[in-house]
Amino acid sequence: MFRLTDQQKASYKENGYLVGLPPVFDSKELMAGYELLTGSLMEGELPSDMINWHRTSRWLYDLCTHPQVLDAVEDIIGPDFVLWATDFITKSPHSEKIVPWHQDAYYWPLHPHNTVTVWMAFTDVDEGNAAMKVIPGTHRGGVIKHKIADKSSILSFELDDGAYREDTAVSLAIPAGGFSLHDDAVIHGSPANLSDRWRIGFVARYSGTNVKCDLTKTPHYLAYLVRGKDEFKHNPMGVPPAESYARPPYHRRIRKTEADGIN
Ligand SMILES: O=C(O)CCC(=O)C(=O)O
Repeated sequence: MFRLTDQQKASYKENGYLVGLPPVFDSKELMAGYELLTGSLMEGELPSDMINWHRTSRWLYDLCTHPQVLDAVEDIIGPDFVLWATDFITKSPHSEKIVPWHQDAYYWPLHPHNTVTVWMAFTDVDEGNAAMKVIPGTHRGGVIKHKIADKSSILSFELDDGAYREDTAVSLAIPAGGFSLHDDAVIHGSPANLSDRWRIGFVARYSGTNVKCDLTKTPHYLAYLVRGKDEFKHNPMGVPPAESYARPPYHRRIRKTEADGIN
């Protein structure tokens, strides 16, 4: 059983993120699985369109439910929690796409805020190839109003300049096969990838079973109980997939709402 130390837990509470955890996956196996999944992309879809494929791919679902990952999540949000979203955040060499400064909780109709994101590195990521940056401690200031994001951005909302102090940002370097954790209210983002290297991240989102999704806003939300028990029964529950590398049946660009589940 893997456990975060008291110091790691205190650091997460103080800063809203945690890096430096022992790598858990074999990087060659990660990339082999990634190639198989991207091999089933439909014409016009990109790797970043592989949203919520944990619903159909057992291989991805098993990455998200690796005991070491779940142990780390449990030490942050408690013993009873669900997995409800996954996403590949990829940047090809010399990609100009940026992830603007934002807080995840602004996007999600989830209450109360009790969500942690696991950011898994499929490739080595560091400052040179656009590792994610966080502004430590900003989760303690609550969720701030966002504005519509610039066109070069991967996201639809971003924070106003002035809502944060970029000079205190920290770049989260993670070796391939490793992962970091971040709070749903910590301010984070990532720059363009100016390097010759791919930057492939896979994020998985976990919430305590006490968290309720507003289904009027996101009718396709589905939660998977991955640890403990669900005494609240707030949300629709999914059944873990059987096939290793199956993909959703719809083209994500055409049926975005079903594909994303939450947006
Ligand atoms: O990978 C990135 O650059 C950003 C990830 C992110 O915004 C998230 O996980 O919420």
